[in-house]
Amino acid sequence: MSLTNAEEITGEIFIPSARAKRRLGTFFDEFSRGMNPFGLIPTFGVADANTPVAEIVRLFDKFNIVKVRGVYSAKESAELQRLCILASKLKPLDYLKIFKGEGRGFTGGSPVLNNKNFWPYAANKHVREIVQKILGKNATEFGSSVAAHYSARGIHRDYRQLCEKAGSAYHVSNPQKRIVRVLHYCASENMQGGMLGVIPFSHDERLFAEQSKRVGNKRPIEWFDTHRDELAKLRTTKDFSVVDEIDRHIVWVATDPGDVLITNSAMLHCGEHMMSPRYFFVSTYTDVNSETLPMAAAQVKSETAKEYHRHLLSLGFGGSKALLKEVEKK
Ligand SMILES: O=C(O)CCC(=O)C(=O)O
Ligand SMILES: [Fe+2]
Repeated sequence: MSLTNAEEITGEIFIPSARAKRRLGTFFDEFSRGMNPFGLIPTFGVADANTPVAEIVRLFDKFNIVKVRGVYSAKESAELQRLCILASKLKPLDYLKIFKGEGRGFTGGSPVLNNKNFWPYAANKHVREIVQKILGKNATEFGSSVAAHYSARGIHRDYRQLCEKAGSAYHVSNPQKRIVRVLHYCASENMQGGMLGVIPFSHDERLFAEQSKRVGNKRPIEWFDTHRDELAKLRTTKDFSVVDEIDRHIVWVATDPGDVLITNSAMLHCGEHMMSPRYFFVSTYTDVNSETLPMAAAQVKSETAKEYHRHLLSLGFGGSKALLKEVEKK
């Protein structure tokens, strides 16, 4: 059976959730939250660290999100978690305090610019081979962050100043360029890694329209971008029907410790509900051009930051050359 029009096959599939006030197809809310039309088709790539780079890049070109399994050993993932604990000053069980409202989760920093221990993760052999093949010779890493007991729960894009800027080569209406975000969810052995939620194909409006037609989604791309505002309203309205409607379209990509997600910053995405200890490191890659050079150069101030870019350059990130030259000019 070809999935050219899921609506024709499944009949009335868009029944909004109103938390058990009505049936959602066969089920009430106790067993369902409605149907995810994007669950009817492949929406993300899955590969192993030893999958040929060309194949991983083919998957990335197709979906703009690929899970690469086993990039690190479980031990190396635990070590990355330890670095995130040090950077955030939040231990796993500090989650309990945060849950009770006695503290806050952490997100931020530019860990690679002040701590060399993060370099083997941002410039991991598999990661750099994949990223350099996606972005070309003039790529570099230009934005890293650590998160602890934090989740970017509302659906959003990253680097909106590029992918939502009219006239930019990164604009979602007709993207010519991409910013690659690598998510390194980390944990100790035999613990869950982390999940990223995505609205598939939303990095490119034309592709989104095409794939939406295929699965019978009639919601426009802008509607998914209202998730953050709708979440903010819940506290007073206590009416989950709109949020549930958006949530049911999210595709969840789960990782084990040692897996990484290669993603496109322009794709609408979100984190899980904050329900247990959670750590990740994220590194961001672009090709260095007139749009990205000023953004990247502004961050390179310290000697460690310059050393980082000399290190990246030695590993084939050619974009660090123009970046270092720009920084020297100042
Ligand atoms: O909380 C999450 O897992 C999502 C992270 C995210 O949005 C990001 O790092 O860009
Ligand atoms: Fe994000």
